[in-house]
Amino acid sequence: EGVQPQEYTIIKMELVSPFPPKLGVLEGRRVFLAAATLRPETMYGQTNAWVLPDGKYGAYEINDTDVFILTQRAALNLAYQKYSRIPEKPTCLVELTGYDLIGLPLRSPLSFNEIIYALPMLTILTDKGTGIVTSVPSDAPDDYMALHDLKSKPALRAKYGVKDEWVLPFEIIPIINIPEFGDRAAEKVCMDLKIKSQNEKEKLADAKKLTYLKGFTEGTMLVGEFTGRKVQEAKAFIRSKLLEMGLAIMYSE
Ligand code: A2H
Repeated sequence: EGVQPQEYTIIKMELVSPFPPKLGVLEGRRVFLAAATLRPETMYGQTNAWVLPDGKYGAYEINDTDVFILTQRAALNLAYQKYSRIPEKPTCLVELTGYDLIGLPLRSPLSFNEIIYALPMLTILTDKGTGIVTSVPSDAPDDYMALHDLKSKPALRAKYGVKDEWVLPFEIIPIINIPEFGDRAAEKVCMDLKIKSQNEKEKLADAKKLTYLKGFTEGTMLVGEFTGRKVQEAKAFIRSKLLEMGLAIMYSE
């Protein structure tokens, strides 16, 4: 993209076994959806993962025990970065599409929901990050609208084979207060801008700008170890902690 590299945190969202037949060869290994985020301090509020149904993904061998599911492009980028004990040409163990991932149960770091599911999002870009996104509908307008779409449209769930129980029980979790926007900033801003669906890209870009900037500069943590502290301070601490504990890795592009 721009001249400056984007510094992501890859959150390791672990697949809960038993794996479906397509992923059967991975049984016995630790398999993760590798979600790229700029907001590691929001991981308490995860409700699901997002995948692009028609997107191409692969399960790549990262080291002796770990397998990451992500785009080939991201697997290659990662292979040249510091973390990698990946050989220079990462081995793809299974080729996958987003359809293969929808409905997979996951355990994700810091999440208050113990088990969350992979769900379809139609606006994911495969040339950014890993092509996998973790969903925090309290603070990310894209996530809020995509979850809202799935919750309010049974036909959309049916189209992608999404079961009610992967979506309907998951409520927005307040994790950050922004003075102007309250405890569910993404919902408030999407309502203020009268955004109707995840496809209203221009309005969503405005919503993102509003919440992203204010969230970072004026947000206060409502949960976790850094409750009461500014997002600005908490972010780096939470990121380092996730990295140290082996629950996340750095990724830049
Ligand atoms: B963020 P930037 Cl709480 N396609 O994470 C579409 N979106 C993607 C993506 C892809 N391939 N890869 C990452 N993203 C999302 C959390 C979050 C994010 C919050 C609030 C705002 C926010 C939870 N989702 O991003 O274009 C990821 O969502 C607003 C910008 O590289 C990632 O961070 O700047 C962010 O977009 C990266 O966007």
